[in-house]
Amino acid sequence: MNVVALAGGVGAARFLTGLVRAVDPSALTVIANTGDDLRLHGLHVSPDLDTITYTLGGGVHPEQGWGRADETSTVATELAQRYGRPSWFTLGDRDLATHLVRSERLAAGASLSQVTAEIAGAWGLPFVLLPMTDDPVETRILTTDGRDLGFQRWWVGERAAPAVERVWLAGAERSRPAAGVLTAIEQADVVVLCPSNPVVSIGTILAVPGIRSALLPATVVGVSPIVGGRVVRGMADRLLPAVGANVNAAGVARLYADFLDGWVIDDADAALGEQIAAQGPKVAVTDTIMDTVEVTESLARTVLGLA
Ligand code: FO1
Repeated sequence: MNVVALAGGVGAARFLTGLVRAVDPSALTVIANTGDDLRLHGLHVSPDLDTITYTLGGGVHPEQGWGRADETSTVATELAQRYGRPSWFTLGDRDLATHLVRSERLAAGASLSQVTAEIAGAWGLPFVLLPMTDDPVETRILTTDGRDLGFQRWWVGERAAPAVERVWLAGAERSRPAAGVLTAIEQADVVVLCPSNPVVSIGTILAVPGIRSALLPATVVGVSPIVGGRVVRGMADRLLPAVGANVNAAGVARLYADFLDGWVIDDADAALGEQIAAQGPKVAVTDTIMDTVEVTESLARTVLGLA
């Protein structure tokens, strides 16, 4: 069974640890958000690609869910203390190796999808990992105090403190799906929306021209990232109002209404099931809190079962 997964960062990576146990990973293609990418110290950093790679490759920092396990910050400290370089976003020593390889290959003319395949290969990922696009797309936050911040600058640099006026995606309208993205979706028996941020992760992938329309004829099943009206992690609760969506499992399903065929919600949201089903998608209610790999695998099987 050919499976495609649309993925953001930490929540998606955790879900994928269950999905790869429920499907043949050699028939799985993961399409990841690159709107969070940023340039720092002259390096191209792709947080969501790296979060997925490190998690499924067995090298992620276990508590953080991003960055490397057994990490040190000798270089970051030297950059800040000796050279007065910005330190609002910490690149650990092991993590830097990934950014050095990616930046060197991009400078040599490789595409982001080519270098992503090389890095995924170095980590022995059993599935295909594709960036949503090889073109520059930058998620930016317009704050109510009139600033236009890059996503990481807002989320990490300012601890998501400034109120959000609007989210916009610089370069999205000119971007093209990376090689293999549309083919994978067309050949998919099921497309899975990981429990990622509907605005700045799944939403960003959908904003690459051609991707959303490719989903219309596909069988698409997702997992609500909002449980009991609250985020499980991240800041989707801060961004959903900015796109006019309610902060609950029904509000997120509505954002995907034109293509969504199935929606998995948590036991805590069982009461929303009828309202969501009335919007169109089949609904499954289960435990969606991925605190063990067994629960996560079971969740993945529930998603596939809806398809
Ligand atoms: N999150 C932080 O809160 N502080 C950081 O210094 C930080 C550094 C960092 C470096 C590489 C990377 O891949 C992710 C990093 N993150 C950091 C996490 C990141 O902001 C998001 O959580 C990712 O976008 C995952 O969705």
